[in-house]
Amino acid sequence: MLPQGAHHNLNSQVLRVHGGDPLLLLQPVWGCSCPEGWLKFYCSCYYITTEQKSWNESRHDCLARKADLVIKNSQEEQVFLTTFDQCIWIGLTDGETEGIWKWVDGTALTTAYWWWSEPDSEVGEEDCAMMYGGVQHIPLNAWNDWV
Ligand SMILES: [Ca+2]
Ligand SMILES: [Ca+2]
Repeated sequence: MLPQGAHHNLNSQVLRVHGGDPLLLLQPVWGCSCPEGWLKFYCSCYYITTEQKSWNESRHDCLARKADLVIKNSQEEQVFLTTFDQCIWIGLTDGETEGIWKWVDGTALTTAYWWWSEPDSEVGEEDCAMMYGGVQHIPLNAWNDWV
């Protein structure tokens, strides 16, 4: 639950887990407080649920919560998000133009944390980006493109 009225000025993001529990991330603009039950990292809030969904389903779910899939704004945030043991959908896709990765807010990908052989479009075009779970020891090589 969001604080009453919070969604009116909420610039929020959501994480989803692939093949595990999803995470939601909110970036509240009303201050650095998070709703009850959410994890906090600097001024972002993260919420873990038990659902498993596709990238698109997850994004719709996030938007319905006045949030969105996570956009990695810093290396510190990337490292923090690898502390979970679940795979996570992130707000990154090359669905518009194959090979051109964009964040869900339309901005271009400038700093990437792909696994060494990724993105590889191994299964079809693999237009959705996820982050592996249990990669605390290699936080800067954690992403995979997936379907
Ligand atoms: Ca692709
Ligand atoms: Ca891949």
